[in-house]
Amino acid sequence: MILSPLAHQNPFRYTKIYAIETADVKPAGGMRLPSMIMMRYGMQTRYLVPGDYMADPSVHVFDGRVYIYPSHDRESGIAENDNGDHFDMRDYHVFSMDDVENGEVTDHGVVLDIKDIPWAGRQLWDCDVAHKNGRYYIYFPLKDKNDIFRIGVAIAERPQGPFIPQPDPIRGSYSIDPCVREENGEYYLYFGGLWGGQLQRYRDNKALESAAFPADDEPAIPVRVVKLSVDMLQFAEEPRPLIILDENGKPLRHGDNQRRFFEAPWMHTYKGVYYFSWSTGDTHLLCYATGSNPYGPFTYRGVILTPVVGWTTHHSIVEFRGTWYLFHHDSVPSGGKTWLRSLKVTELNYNPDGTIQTISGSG
Ligand code: FUB
Repeated sequence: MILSPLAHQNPFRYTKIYAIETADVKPAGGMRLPSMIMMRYGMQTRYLVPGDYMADPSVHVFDGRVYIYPSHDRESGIAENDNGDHFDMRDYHVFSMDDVENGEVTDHGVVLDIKDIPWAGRQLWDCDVAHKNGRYYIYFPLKDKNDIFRIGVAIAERPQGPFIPQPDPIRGSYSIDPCVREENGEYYLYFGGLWGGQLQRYRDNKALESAAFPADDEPAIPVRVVKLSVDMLQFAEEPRPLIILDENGKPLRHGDNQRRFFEAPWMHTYKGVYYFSWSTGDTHLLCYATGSNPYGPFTYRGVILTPVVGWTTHHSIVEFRGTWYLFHHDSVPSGGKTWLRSLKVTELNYNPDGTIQTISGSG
């Protein structure tokens, strides 16, 4: 079967006309018969919540509906610094929709508030949600009363919340940006973030006396992966490093800041392959690596998204009704204020060899 795009687009916004030649419809002794089919054409990038500032979208499909779990940015007046103090968020909303490209986005309101979390200090950053046995678990990073990031859990009976927090953070948890992935009934939590995310303060899951970065030619600080307990409320094991290799099979080096992990882990699968993606932080790229199991190792493959307006870049990748989407954020609507970010979605496409087509952050 040969698909060849014709030189024109039809008047319908999201479709492109292709001619299709099929050997199997070739009449005896005659020419191949081109027949016309309509195929999707790339969607236009869409801001999802124009009336508020939301960032770090974690997106899942539950019961055939798309649910978005973002951070809720706000103007706190705190000056911008490398510690991320200006990201001073205090609650989470949930959003949902049944049509990513044109559908109405429902705001389910505040589903978890910092004032209801007993161990809270400050800063509710990027969260994620998992579904198990009819319950929904939100995993969220939050500084405790000693200004140390821990990961907490809150539970809901419905994907749109409200979520009731556990009295304490997960034992042995640290750093930021939890992302949960279910595989064959097991749930894996990926987490970590440098600089303000405090990952450089830990080695072998123990807190260091003070933060320590490797030399530029040493292996980069790895993101962590850990299996969750059956009740979803604790770690079932010690967190493990998730290693990302370069094209020569060597771990990415700390000085390779165009590629090494910084924050914003996300995991998805495509055609049986695991795709781990992340932000490079100070070089503002979303990158990905592929592997064959949830613990890795992974091999670096390329850039998903070039830099957006704003310092941070953060995403999730989800399939809905046969189309793949990149949900992410930028600071265009706030005029470049990096702590006031806006949710976006655009289509994500794969090449035939499974590599992801790079998307422009300025689109
Ligand atoms: O939203 C606060 C932090 O900014 C997130 O946890 C990071 O991933 C970055 O997007």
